[in-house]
Amino acid sequence: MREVKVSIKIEQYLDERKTLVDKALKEFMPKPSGLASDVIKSMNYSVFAGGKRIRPILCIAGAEAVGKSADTVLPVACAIELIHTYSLIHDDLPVMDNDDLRRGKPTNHKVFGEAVALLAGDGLLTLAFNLMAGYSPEKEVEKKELLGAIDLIASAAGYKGMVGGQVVDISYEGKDPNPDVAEYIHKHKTAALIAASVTAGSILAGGNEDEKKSINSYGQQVGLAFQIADDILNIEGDKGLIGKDTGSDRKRGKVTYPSVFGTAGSKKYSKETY
Ligand code: GRG
Repeated sequence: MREVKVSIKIEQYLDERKTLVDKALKEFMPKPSGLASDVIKSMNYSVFAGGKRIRPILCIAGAEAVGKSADTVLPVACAIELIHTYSLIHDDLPVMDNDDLRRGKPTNHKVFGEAVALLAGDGLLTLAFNLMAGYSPEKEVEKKELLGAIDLIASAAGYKGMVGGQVVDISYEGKDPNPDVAEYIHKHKTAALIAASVTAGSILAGGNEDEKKSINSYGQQVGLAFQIADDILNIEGDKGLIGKDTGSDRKRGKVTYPSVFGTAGSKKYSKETY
């Protein structure tokens, strides 16, 4: 790995990169108009409902770690946020987790109805690929790198990643908690897109093989720890602070790290993973 010296407080880093992402998303998102304006409103509602922008920030961090700036990856970073937002809209639907609250606000289907929410998710997922394919890298990013990043993100979002994790999450509801299944769900449902975010940043920035490998391994670990923390918050979190209902995993009999290793064991595991 080449040495990149950064001396910046993490809160400041997250805040500054989030501002860049929010500004770019405002530019990239379509404005409601025409006969399909309801779905565009619904897409905008969830994109601007207060997400932390962790995945796009990680994509930027992946580029910065190998010496390029945020500008190099902003369209792809924003596309990843659109994919993440689609997954949350669909995850909240009655046919999935049936949640009423997300980021402290009514979930998309509570405001726009199930059919429009479903279509808003589809609209965001497909818009993400428009955004990535329409990105003219010119000199900054080679076409080969761009295609490699798109391929990685598509795999991480699809049946080999997030969609695969979600289907196992649902099909194991109410079944005996099992460490292999818990690991499968977390690695696929959550860690895959997080790892792809930071790795895509390093690919677009022209990182070498060693750099991309180390960055991907970092992303996998952070992604796993992130989902374990989410599981713990589902038990111990303050609804006012986390902006969604707690206790839902236990009610639905979800296979989570706390259901397999207990809350204390999960806290220890997530610390080790970070
Ligand atoms: C294909 C019908 C269909 C649905 C797919 C794949 C999927 C739905 C859902 C899985 C995605 C999911 C809900 C993963 C959980 C990961 C998680 C902890 C999400 C919360 O991420 P944050 O904290 O969210 O980054 P913010 O609100 O900050 O954006």
